[in-house]
Amino acid sequence: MKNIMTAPFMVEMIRTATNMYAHGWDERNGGNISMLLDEAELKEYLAIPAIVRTIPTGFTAPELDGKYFLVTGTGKYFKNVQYDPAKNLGIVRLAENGTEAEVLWGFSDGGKFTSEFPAHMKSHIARMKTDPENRVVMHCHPSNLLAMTYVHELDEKAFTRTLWQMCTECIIVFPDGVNVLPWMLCGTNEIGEATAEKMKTARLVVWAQHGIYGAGRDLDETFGLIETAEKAAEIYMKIAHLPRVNTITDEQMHLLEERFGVKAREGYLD
Ligand code: 2HA
Ligand code: ZN
Repeated sequence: MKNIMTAPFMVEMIRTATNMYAHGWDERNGGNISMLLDEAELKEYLAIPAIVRTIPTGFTAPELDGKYFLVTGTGKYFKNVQYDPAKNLGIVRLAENGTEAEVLWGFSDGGKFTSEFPAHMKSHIARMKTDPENRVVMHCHPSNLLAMTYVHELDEKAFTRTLWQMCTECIIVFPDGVNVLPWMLCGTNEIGEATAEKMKTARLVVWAQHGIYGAGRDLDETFGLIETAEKAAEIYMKIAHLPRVNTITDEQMHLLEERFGVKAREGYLD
């Protein structure tokens, strides 16, 4: 059995959480990450199934039965992940139609998965249907995206178009745009279901006055997605109060579509 601390999924998870903290996206216990693991790969590092304990999930998700996830712990600080991964992270397998999470590794102080587990798991289900290779769901609190939800209308098309206009690369990185949820109570099945519904049509979902969700095939891609949207929001917050003299036009956006082989969300460009 290989040392799990050397597993690429573990190394990447620790680096990503550390980097997210360094970006200021995950103050205190803010933010959470879940990553679907491959059973064959996991078996190189863990005796499966060696169940440490079982925790009820509080939802049903038959689609995820038997699936393994590396996930951040509830109440845990991203800042501390690198110093004690086994306490701040855990590996679970969903069982009994997704109603139970079997802890296989981690959460070593008796802890459990993130309070946003429903939003994560339901988002995985939604994204897998659109992209069978989706493995990562990431939530965090980037300052400029959050700030933008206080001063910009929350209409998804308008919000997306503003972000696209802030940096040339945005439409290439997230042509499917950004979906937006109004303020809702976090940590609930309701916000989980609403997030998953929004994940059907975009890999980014903003939670107004709270933060953002991103989904992707790996940690790098998902981090980059949020990083790009946050950069655009930063530009917006720098210029929103100034007269707009120039912009990226829809005509130029179409040139980007052609040059980079992407298709903007239907109906979002003139
Ligand atoms: O506490 O970010 O949304 C973790 C969160 C909840
Ligand atoms: Zn949050």
